[in-house]
Amino acid sequence: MEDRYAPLLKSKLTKQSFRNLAALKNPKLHAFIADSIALCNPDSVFVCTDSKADIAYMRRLAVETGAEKPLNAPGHTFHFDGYFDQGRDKGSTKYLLAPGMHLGSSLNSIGKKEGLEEVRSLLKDSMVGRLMLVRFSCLGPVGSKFSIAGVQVTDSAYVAHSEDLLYRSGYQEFKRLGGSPEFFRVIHSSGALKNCISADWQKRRVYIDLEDEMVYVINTQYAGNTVGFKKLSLRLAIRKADREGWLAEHMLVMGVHGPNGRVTYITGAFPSYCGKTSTAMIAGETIVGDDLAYLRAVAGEVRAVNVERGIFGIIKGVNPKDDPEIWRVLDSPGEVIFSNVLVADGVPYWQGDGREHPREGVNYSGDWFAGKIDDENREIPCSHDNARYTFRLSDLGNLDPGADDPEGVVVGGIVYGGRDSDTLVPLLESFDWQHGVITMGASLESETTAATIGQAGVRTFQPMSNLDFVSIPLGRYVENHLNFAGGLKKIPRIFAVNYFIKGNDAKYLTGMKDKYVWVKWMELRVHGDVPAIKTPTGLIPRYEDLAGLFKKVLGLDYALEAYDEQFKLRVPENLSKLDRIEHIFRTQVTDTPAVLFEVLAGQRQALLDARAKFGDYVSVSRFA
Ligand code: SPV
Ligand code: MN
Repeated sequence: MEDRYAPLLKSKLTKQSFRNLAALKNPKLHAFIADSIALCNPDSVFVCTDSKADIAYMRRLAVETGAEKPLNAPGHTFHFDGYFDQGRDKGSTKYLLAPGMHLGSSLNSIGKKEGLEEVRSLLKDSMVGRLMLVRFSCLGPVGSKFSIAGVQVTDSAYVAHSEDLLYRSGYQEFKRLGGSPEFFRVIHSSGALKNCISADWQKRRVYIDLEDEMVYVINTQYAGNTVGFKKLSLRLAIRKADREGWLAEHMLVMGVHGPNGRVTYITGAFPSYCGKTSTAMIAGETIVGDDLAYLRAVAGEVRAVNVERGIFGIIKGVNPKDDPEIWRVLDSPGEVIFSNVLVADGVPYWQGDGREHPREGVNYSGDWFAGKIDDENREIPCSHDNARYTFRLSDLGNLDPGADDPEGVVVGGIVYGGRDSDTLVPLLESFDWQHGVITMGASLESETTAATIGQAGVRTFQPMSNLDFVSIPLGRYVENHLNFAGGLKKIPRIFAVNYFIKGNDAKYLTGMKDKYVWVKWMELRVHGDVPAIKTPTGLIPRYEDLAGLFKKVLGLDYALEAYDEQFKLRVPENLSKLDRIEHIFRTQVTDTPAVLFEVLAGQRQALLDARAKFGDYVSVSRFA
């Protein structure tokens, strides 16, 4: 260890922690820890290795410090975030813009010097009287060329514990790194606390230094803002991927089980709260990951790994009928953190759990009773819409055997899905890679949800479900996707799904489990096993193929009228969508690749031709 860091580190670290840190012969790491200590001024510092004892200590500490409280079931705990700290705060999340750095106008940013001064002054002395925890994680499988090492310092044992559930341990990974500077750094302080909750949420800051691959977070506890390896590192990874020629995506990865034991992997990009976890958890299929994937072209194929090893999932609506496997984990002894649920007599409850609820208990609003209202006269539900559970994927019975494969799994298909009540059919395949990237990925729209702070139900532009996290100019990001297929021998098929299409009566047109069928159809298409019908916006399934799958997979009769209504082409809505998307790419994105406009123009012409021939709303039978 360098002389200039040793005295400070020795004065704050226990002997064992000092030895553990010194064993990682990495000057950049030592400098980071020393700087974090000098800035936040904790009383002491604990360095967590991959050892069982260290990890168990983090878990105990979460309860001892009050960041989590035990529930009746062994191993279960709950955590509350502040009333105004219940989602990712897009407004306070900013990129630090170094001189000469161009991100495009759509990204929230602040000058690096000004931003650093601000966030560092908020972090100054923020850990006085506290223990600083140092945790190492590996983003991706250990020992894999896909993976990235990360280190986080935090004063929240809830954050440190969550990281253990969500990421593979990374201390050994740092040993392997030696002196390499290639790792992500995150510094987080909960800030001033009142009843274990960040009190100064109005001074919440999440600042991302792309140049130095470092994240600064203060005055928040919600895991989406504080667990640095989730969406904050995704932003760093997108930039790294751009430099190195791979893709970092907001995607699930799953194995779909086809005929004769065939397993076909698909990845799926859905904005938060639009069915990503429930797709990854479809019964009968196997899960690799539910939120973040790194994709690389290897020997002519696309391969993907799950960045994580756990789920931080939305708990609203999880019940034994719809989510039997998640329910089983939540209902069995084991290591689970429940956040922002209702707790009464040591039992957690949440909206849509299918149980009778107590009339009172505690939740993220404090003491809660049925009918409690907030300052704006709105009823406070028993659990927040964005309340979540955190556990390891290995607790599930449906974990795919390839989940930890350092080589990743071979990707046969890529799915884009959004919350769209009036435009897109439930299931669509693109004509080719370029058409899929442009009309399905880059043109994705979705209505806002409770996963971010702000109004829900507003239609927004969500390219690749990744807009919140794109850290390079958007046109370039789209272009990287277009180029990714160059040189591939096996190009994944691209699909779009929409679980939220509604009829004229404003009721959903598809059932909760119809996705079980959609994935099977995609699996067959990847292998060319069934034909499809060409329409102006893409290829759609034939009725008879879906009807057969409905029978086989769900034991249901699929009515022709249901198919006709679901797959009817809605020309006016599709044209309006094209108008919106084109307008955004023309006016807000300065580096849109020209081919995007060509492909959208082709789609527009096909829609206009269909309208001239068949009218505004076109039955599938016209195309069959
Ligand atoms: C999401 O909102 O997409 C999540 C949870 O997966 S968060 O960590 O908040 O990003
Ligand atoms: Mn997500």
